[in-house]
Amino acid sequence: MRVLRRALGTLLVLGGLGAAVSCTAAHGDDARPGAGRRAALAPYERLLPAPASARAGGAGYAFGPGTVIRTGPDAPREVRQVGELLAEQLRGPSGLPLPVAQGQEGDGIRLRLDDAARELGAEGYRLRTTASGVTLTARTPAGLFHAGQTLRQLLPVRGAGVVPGGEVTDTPRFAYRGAMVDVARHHFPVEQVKRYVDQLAQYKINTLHLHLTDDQGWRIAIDSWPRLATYGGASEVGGGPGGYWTKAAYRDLVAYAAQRYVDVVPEIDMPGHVNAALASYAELNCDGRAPERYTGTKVGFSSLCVGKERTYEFVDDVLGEIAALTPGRYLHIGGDEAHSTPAADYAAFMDRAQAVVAKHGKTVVAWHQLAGARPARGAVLQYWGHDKTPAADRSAVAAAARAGHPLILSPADRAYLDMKYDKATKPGLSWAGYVPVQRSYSWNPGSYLPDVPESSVLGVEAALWTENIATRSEWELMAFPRLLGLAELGWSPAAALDWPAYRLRLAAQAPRLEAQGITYHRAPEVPWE
Ligand code: TNX
Repeated sequence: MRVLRRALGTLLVLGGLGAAVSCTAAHGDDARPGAGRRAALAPYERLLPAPASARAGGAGYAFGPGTVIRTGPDAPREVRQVGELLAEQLRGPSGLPLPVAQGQEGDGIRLRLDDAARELGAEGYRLRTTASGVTLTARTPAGLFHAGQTLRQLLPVRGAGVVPGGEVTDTPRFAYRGAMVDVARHHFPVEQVKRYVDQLAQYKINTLHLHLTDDQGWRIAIDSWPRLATYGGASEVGGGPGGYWTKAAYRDLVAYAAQRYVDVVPEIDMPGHVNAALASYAELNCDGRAPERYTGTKVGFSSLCVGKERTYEFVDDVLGEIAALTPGRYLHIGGDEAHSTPAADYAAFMDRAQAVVAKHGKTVVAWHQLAGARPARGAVLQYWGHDKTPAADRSAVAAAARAGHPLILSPADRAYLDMKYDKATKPGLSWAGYVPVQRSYSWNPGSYLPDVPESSVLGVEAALWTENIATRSEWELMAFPRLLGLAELGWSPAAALDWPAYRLRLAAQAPRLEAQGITYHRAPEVPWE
């Protein structure tokens, strides 16, 4: 029996077979240069996000040319789809045929739905490897999908090889594990977002929040207000041509994400951040005059005309069409930085906008400024404050949490992927300070906000704003590797959150990121493989 223990950041590997990965690691910083370089992590210790429990032991399975993926005799269509997608994901790097079979028992990779495995919940799974194969068990297809992503990490980066014997039993800490991307400040093609969905799903992130509209561009076609996209979409920061997604393109993205168990949360930001809409329709302006389109990076200068009834027809039409396009339960209505909307108007506007969301059968998500107005029953608040956010603002959010509003945590000085790592980072901003990889990882979402219990935290979201990010490589450089740490904060048990151990797990991901052609920041605090 080989017991792996972490104490004061030191890896102590005792001889024997099998490794129990302990989640009782001592916390603390390991400042010694090169610390941890000595011990290469075994496959079950390398998993990222760290699973709730993992144990190596027994004979392994030889994954090779004869491997079949088996979905079981009466597998529902969704399970077969999970099997097909897993086969596709494994074929690329391994070059193996990996046929997907139903029906017969046999060696290979077996996907099993087991409704009786209550302990696995809505997204959990068990993965068991023996000489005859790897069995993935879950109560839901989503759980099987996550199990498949774990299996990918147990396999060699390229080619065939042995999956070591062992077992993982894993469930997420938080139900909501999100990533936001701002496709408004710069337009990005759906293909780039799909690539991101694959990257997110691989680390068990289950929500894609799309910031679809802002001062600089309106990126989604709305049939009842067509100029929003055709005129309001034809601009972006820096004066580029911009662009927008058709409804078909958006639906295609939503379906692609759904196949990877990622829900889309669309955001229409209101009542501020609306210059693109005001520029497209003069009637939305209080004075009836449309402003110029905007290609700068200021915030807080635009507002919908709160006193005009036409504004609410607009809100109803837009949210109605977005709700109809989106199968998920949430609609995000922004509500941040409405500096040009007086407080009373803001509250009145948000009352009506929230009612429209409810009318279309969705649950409101809004930035945490809604806490200063009147969040509707069930509304979810997304916190984006930082260490210097005034205590009064935090208390308003804490009070809303106590009143029953779930919170999504995106602290700007930890979870904002557009913050530069350090002064040498070229893309991005630094208004919330530099956010190195260690800082982004080193916080506990369950105890982050004073007077907010873990039970009020729906989850964690990594946000990528794009004022200063225009290309795929800039996007990836800023997201990777911080996204992986935020994925772990959302998924792994609190006891597994440990920087000295995490930096080794992260270092071990480098060959995978490279094999996928992902641009990433080789942070100096990580002993990259
Ligand atoms: C704040 S976070 C904003 C965005 C900016 C971002 C840049 C939030 C709700 N509003 O409008 O893009 O900072 O980091």
